[in-house]
Amino acid sequence: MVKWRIPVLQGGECVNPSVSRRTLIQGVGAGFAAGLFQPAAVHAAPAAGEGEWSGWTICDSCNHMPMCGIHFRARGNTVIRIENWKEHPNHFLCSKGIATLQRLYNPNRLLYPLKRTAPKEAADPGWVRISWDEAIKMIAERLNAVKAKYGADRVLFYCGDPKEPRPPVMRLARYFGSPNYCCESSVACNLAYVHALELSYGQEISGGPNPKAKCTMIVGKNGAWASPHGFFRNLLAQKARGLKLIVVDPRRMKVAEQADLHLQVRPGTDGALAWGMIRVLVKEGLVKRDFVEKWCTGYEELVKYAEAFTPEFVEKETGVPAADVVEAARLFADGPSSMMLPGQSVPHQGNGCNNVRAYSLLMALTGNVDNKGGSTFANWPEDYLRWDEGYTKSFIDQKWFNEPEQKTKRIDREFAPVWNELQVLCSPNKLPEMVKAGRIRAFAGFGTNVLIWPSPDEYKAAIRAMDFSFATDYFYRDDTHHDMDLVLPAAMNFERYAPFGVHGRKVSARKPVKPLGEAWEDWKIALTIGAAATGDSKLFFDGDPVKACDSILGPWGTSYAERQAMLPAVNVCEWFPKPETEKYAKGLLRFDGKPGFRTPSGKIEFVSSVQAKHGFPGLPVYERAPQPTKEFPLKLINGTRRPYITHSKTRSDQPYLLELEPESVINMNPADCAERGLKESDRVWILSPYSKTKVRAKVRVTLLARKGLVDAQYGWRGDQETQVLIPRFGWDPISGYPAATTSASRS
Ligand SMILES: Nc1nc2c(c(=O)[nH]1)N[C@H]1C(S)=C(S)[C@@H](COP(=O)(O)OP(=O)(O)OC[C@H]3O[C@@H](n4cnc5c(=O)[nH]c(N)nc54)[C@H](O)[C@@H]3O)O[C@H]1N2
Ligand SMILES: Nc1nc2c(c(=O)[nH]1)N[C@H]1C(S)=C(S)[C@@H](COP(=O)(O)OP(=O)(O)OC[C@H]3O[C@@H](n4cnc5c(=O)[nH]c(N)nc54)[C@H](O)[C@@H]3O)O[C@H]1N2
Ligand code: SF4
Ligand SMILES: [Mo]
Repeated sequence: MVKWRIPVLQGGECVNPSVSRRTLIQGVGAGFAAGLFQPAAVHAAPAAGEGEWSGWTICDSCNHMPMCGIHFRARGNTVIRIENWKEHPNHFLCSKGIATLQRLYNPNRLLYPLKRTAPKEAADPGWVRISWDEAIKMIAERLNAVKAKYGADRVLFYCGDPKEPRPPVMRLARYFGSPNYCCESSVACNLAYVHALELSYGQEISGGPNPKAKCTMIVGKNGAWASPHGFFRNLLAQKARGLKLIVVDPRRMKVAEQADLHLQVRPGTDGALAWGMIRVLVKEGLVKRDFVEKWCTGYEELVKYAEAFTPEFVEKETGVPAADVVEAARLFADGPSSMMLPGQSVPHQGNGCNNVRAYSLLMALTGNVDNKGGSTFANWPEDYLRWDEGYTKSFIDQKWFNEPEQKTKRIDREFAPVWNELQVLCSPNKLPEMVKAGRIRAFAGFGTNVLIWPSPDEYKAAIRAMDFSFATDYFYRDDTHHDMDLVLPAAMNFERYAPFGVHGRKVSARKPVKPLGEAWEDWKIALTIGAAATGDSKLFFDGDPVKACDSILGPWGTSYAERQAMLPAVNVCEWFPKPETEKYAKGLLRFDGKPGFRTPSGKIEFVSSVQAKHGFPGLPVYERAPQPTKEFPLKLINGTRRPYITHSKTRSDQPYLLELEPESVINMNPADCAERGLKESDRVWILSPYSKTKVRAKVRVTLLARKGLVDAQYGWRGDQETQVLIPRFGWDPISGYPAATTSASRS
């Protein structure tokens, strides 16, 4: 057996364990065949030695959805060049997408299954290389032992931000028998804003750049950096034809620079602004009363509650001038208007869901719902789910997750009851408490990162305390993997078949290279574990990702091989109906075919019946987020996106990107810097009232940040890691999300 060198933390960067010389020599030729996977009937990479050829895949570097297409050229099994996939709907690669080639051939990649040999907490886990057979056997035995002794629900299945592994992992959880399936979107991402919309509208409603819209309001979403494919180009094109743009964001970011009206709201006070706009609509007779009477509930309560939000009160609360509040409401009412609601910032606040809901009611009040120029509902087929939630309800057996028996076994039942009722993805945010209570005893992680949570040390301790844990990843991450039992190498996007891509109505397959070393694609890992743990290989497609994809694509009237034969074209799949407007009036939204919406009442609920049922106010009432104090006079936004960084990943994986910003940089307003005598590039410590730990950063003096803000990046490691500054209380009770983006600080 060969020892792996101990990973170390250096200067805030995680250094992956590098294989020793001896391992390297043994690695070549030994056990290689076990990692190869050749699905039948689809094109695989030509063998090494053959000429240059074209392959196609999907970029997974930032995990926004839908993702961008990559066309690559390969020689033998080596990718030698990547370029835009011209025929793909998202075909402009950003810096992070281009740098995925460097990630693919990063010498620190995890290429073999590793097993610990030292006790947990030992400085050196004593990682040794093992075979896939041994790894799968051990996982099946250990998970089944927990199931036999305590019950299947004691195993937590978890996917981090990587969205592509999710469908088979959820299927694995289902047939293993655990409703405790979670992912990054149930920890903290944008699913809480979808949740908020579901509470009012019964489903997500979205206002992308809409050619018929006269006005668009973008709240807390910097799409120019966070989803650059087409977003900004589209926005500029709409602006050129006369679109009026309202942007609500404390920062003067790239999108705000295009705004006709930039409402530079104080972080965490959005609810007050939204209610202020609602009040203007009511007072000025701008509400579409016929629409509201026919399709909405709770209007009287809403009018009464809005009364307190005078423009003057809103100015005091939010920092937005009273006249701008009035102008924004008038501009929006003079529609047709669409609305783009927040990606991740507003939902990551103690009152996040209600704040999103309050904004969302502006659409219903002005009748800008599913109309030309307004925000629209997708009319996906009944069985369809976004691919990060399983592709189809049948693939993951969603019905089972929704049974009351499963809901009561979930670990979010007590602390996030509204989420528990509405969502099939469980919230794992109280994991430390649940492990202490014995309600979780084993952990099956795919792309797990403990830095996703506030106070990551508590989650590390929870993983350490479990009977058994493993994770799959591209790299060994010491902060997450140190106390796990096994760490398994995942094949990268260039090396995998699954999942196929869905882009609107278009469906794409891939043509990959073979994985390096013994990396397996996540779908193969999850399906193989499923077959071993349940003893039912058929249920898990004999471990074959392409067969699993075909089980989904078959009912759609297509197949993986058919989509692959179309390459480089990405064609419409006719299973998806054409877009249509006013579907609520035509009985096209509800699954029972009746007119109306998918809420319990069938109407747009200003007063949410689900919130009320669980003892919360039904209206999206406003609660002020913690504000700066004398001792901590600055507000911390912990986690805005940078164009060349993704979460905790890109820094060590794609060194080209690290060169662009090699340390944690915070944006601060010139006035705040002058008050503190800070200059460009000065090093500071960030302090928070919630933590004894201080966090290192470099200052950028910039108008991007509103006065009173510290605009920080999360995901750095060591003493630059900001998650220690956020409390494990004051979370949003409607979603269970931590208040990650706004807390007080001092620097
Ligand atoms: N304070 C604060 N906290 C936040 C946020 C914030 O803005 N501020 N944002 C929240 C949001 S929106 C998100 S999405 C999360 C980020 O979610 P995280 O899950 O924390 O995301 P990453 O840091 O990208 O870590 C993902 C891990 O998966 C590995 N990985 C990447 N791709 C794959 C793959 O395909 N397969 C496998 N097996 N592994 C893979 C990576 O190497 C990495 O170790 O953080 C949340 N937490
Ligand atoms: N480059 C890059 N792209 C990414 C990612 C990445 O890590 N890097 N991550 C992907 C993921 S997982 C996600 S979830 C998305 C996130 O996509 P976005 O949500 O668009 O990303 P952010 O940069 O956090 O933008 C949030 C905006 O909200 C503002 N904001 C902060 N607090 C408040 C507030 O209280 N009120 C209002 N109104 N605005 C506020 C911030 O100033 C910021 O401009 O990005 C995806 N794309
Ligand atoms: S925006 Fe960039 S990182 Fe994100 S999917 Fe597209 S190319 Fe990849
Ligand atoms: Mo996210």
